[in-house]
Amino acid sequence: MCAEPGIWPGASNAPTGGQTLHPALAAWHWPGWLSPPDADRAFAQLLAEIPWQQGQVRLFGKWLNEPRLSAWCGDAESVYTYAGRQLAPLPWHATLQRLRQALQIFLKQPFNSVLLNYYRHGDDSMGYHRDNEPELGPEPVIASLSLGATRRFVLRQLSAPHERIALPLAHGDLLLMYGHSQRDWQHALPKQKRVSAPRLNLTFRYVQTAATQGSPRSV
Ligand SMILES: O=C(O)CCC(=O)C(=O)O
Repeated sequence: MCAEPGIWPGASNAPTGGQTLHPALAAWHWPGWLSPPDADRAFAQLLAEIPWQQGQVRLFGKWLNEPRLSAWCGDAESVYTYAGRQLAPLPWHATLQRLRQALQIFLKQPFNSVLLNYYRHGDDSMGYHRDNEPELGPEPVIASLSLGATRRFVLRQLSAPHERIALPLAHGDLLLMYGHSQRDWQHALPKQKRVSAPRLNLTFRYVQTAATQGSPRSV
């Protein structure tokens, strides 16, 4: 049985091997959560087999290409509104299903969807934002798995936007954000001109639907 979606029991129940990042940030980092062979296999399969798309965002009245490729996979009902677009999920790829199951067991937390981002090189990036869409609930639990090139992930607290935490996320690393992390902090993946190798990031989420809202789910 998993905990209720959106409720992460916190430090007292965190699996071993992880580290916290900042006393005011509800997040844990497990470096090398996936073994190198498992991470290599997942990286190669997802890079080759996911139908990557270039998303677009409307900014100042113009449509601009996002500086990365992406895909949204999950259970059929996990429709997600992101950057003003409604994303219907692609079905689970077998590799994503295996990773989801491993994460659900490790974290004792259900996930019904995953946003995949493909940063082709150091010019690809993601700007500061919060994952605070209403369908993720008031305290989203987000499990972020990194594969491929190490990239710098940065966080800033809304109450102290000039202070930054920078965390290198490497091949196989797992980062968990929960509690008030999406209310109080923004995160980003800045450009890194010197990086030429690709990176994938998978953020497993639980999208609440009319059918699941408020009801605990076992996995
Ligand atoms: O690529 C990353 O590590 C960050 C991805 C991210 O911020 C997101 O999916 O919301």
